[in-house]
Amino acid sequence: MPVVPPETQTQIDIKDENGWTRGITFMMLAVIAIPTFVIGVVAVVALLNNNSASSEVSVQVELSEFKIAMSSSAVQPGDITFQIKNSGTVAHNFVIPKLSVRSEMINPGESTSVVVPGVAVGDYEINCEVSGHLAAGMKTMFIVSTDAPSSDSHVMASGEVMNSMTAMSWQEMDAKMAEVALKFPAKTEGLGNSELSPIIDDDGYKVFNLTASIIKWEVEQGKFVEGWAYNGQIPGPILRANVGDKIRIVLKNELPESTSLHLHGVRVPNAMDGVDPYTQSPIEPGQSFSYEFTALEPAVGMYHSHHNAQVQVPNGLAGALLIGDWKDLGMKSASGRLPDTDGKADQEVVMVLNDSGTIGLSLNGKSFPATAPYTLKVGETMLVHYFNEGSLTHPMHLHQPSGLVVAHDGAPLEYPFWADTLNVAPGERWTVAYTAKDAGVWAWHCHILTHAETPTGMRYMVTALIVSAK
Ligand SMILES: [Cu+2]
Repeated sequence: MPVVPPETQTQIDIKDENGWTRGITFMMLAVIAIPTFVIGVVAVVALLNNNSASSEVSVQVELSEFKIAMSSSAVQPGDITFQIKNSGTVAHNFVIPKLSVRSEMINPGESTSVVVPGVAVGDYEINCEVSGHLAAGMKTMFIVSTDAPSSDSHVMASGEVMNSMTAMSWQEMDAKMAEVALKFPAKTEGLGNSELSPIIDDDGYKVFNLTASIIKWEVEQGKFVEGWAYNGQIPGPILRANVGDKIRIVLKNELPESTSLHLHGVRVPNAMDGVDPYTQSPIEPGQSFSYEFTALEPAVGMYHSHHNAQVQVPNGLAGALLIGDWKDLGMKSASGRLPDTDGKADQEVVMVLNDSGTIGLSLNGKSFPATAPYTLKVGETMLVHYFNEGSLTHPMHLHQPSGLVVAHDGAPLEYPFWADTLNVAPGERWTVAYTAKDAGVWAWHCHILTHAETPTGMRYMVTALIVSAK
């Protein structure tokens, strides 16, 4: 990705050996200390309540977008109590179709419990029935087996108290968190957002050739999912053009179903808007379609599927189309309000947010600790285009420095404003100028904490800005 050019990546690796790793780890530990303490207290309280209850099997279930996490995925047959909490931001329910078990709707932050008597040995799918949530990946498997560990020992032989949500002692939790933090930035196969150079055709058009296909995508180390990709990468390649350019995007469909390409936030003729079956026929498997238009205005545009899009887009079919010189446009909009810089943007990067489909909670198609860090020197400015291609709003928070928000959806702001936490809704693009003031490793993450942390360490929508001295 253009975010960290290969030379810079090497430099980071060298610095790692000289203490960045320790710095990053320290930062990570500081960030997680308070939430860990809170989780610990909640766990102990839950445990005390639990121990006074009967000896039936109890399983803690946590619902969020769009995941079902369980304290154990295998238990002994018998009576099972599911204690279900909705940690998400929208209502969910809890369904075991095979057993015709269905909870009431559970609002965000609320809990309920469901008792299922006499559950026999077998594999059971668990899902959420809210329309679209199952398709977005909100399901899990639950195994009932005589080989499963019995769950009646919350206090281990050593006297350590187990966390009832995670079946871990706090010492194990701390060790896990440190282990994950040390892996950052974890190496994975595949990188999205690479810049695609156009071919200039005989008729003067800038031609971008895109192929949509299903690939194996490594979201985090060792976790491969079915990614739906443009040119084998998630997000798709960055396309750049100037105002006045004639552009031809040729999309070849190698997916097992039809697709189409919508140019979101880009002024194009109606026939090029990619909304099948209205503005064109669907691009069937094996077929191609050319999207031709003249770039009339600057844009921070998305290109993404507009066909079965609730599946195709979060699974990976999305990328950035930047029209115009945004380093210039962004800094003009800032108009002297960044006193610690020379008035020029040193870097311009795209950060694509996602939360659903096969890719799930991620930054640029990767989940922490496999996300890429960003680097700046004190006094340098980075222009960040946030793109939300997911289904939820994400309040993006960079610990330092504050950002000057200079454009919304590709329109420079007349009155730029400061924000250290910025809501980015689905479909939105926000352009923010960050000038590095203080050296250090600064955490950068979504502030819906279930999108950034787990009992075994930071995950998902987390990265870091590494600021070095001049
Ligand atoms: Cu989020």
